[in-house]
Amino acid sequence: MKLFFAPGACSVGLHIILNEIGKPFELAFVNTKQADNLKPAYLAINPKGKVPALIRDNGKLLTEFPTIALYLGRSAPEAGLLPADLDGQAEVLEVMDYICGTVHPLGYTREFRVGRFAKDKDDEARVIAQATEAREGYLKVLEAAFKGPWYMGEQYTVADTALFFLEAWTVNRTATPLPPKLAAHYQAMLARPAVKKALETEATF
Ligand SMILES: N[C@@H](CCC(=O)N[C@@H](CS)C(=O)NCC(=O)O)C(=O)O
Repeated sequence: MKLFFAPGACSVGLHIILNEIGKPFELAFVNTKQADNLKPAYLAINPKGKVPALIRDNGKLLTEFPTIALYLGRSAPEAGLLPADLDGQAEVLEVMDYICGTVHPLGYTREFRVGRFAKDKDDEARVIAQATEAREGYLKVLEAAFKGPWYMGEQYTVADTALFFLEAWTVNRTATPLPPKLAAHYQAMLARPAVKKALETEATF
């Protein structure tokens, strides 16, 4: 399998999952800072122009974080990264969809790539304020739903890695404080060998 990633992007969550599973995989660096994700060579692989993207062992492409996370979790049941029951799996998907479909674009991308959302330079402060307010609300929702010690409770799942990229962005790239349970979760994630390895590897690109 080959994961297309950019250092520090949401793809880090899938990089962590691959490390947790522990089977060999390839990493392909997409330099989003130089907009390589929007150039023909990458668009030929993933027409959406985004990371993450996964080439599976059958050679086919898979995109969208929740989809890839579910695929990886199901492909390695021995790693125990998904609940065994349908209700649990649906709840893991539910929070990943919320994180990737709502919180990521409206609470983070809207600020990080403000130029795509603002009418002009003068409009940027208004857009950033909207993103900040939305982010604070989303973090409250996630904090209230958090069971502990992991998002789903006793079982560490692929949802924890989605939560991790949000927490890392919050701490490293915003002035918004993490609520207490998410702050403790972030520290617990940083202590996991699979997370340390992913961060160390990505720092070399
Ligand atoms: N819905 C996609 C969103 C992926 C996404 O927005 N990725 C960002 C990095 S975190 C990206 O590729 N940004 C580059 C760009 O938009 O130019 C998913 O969940 O995988």
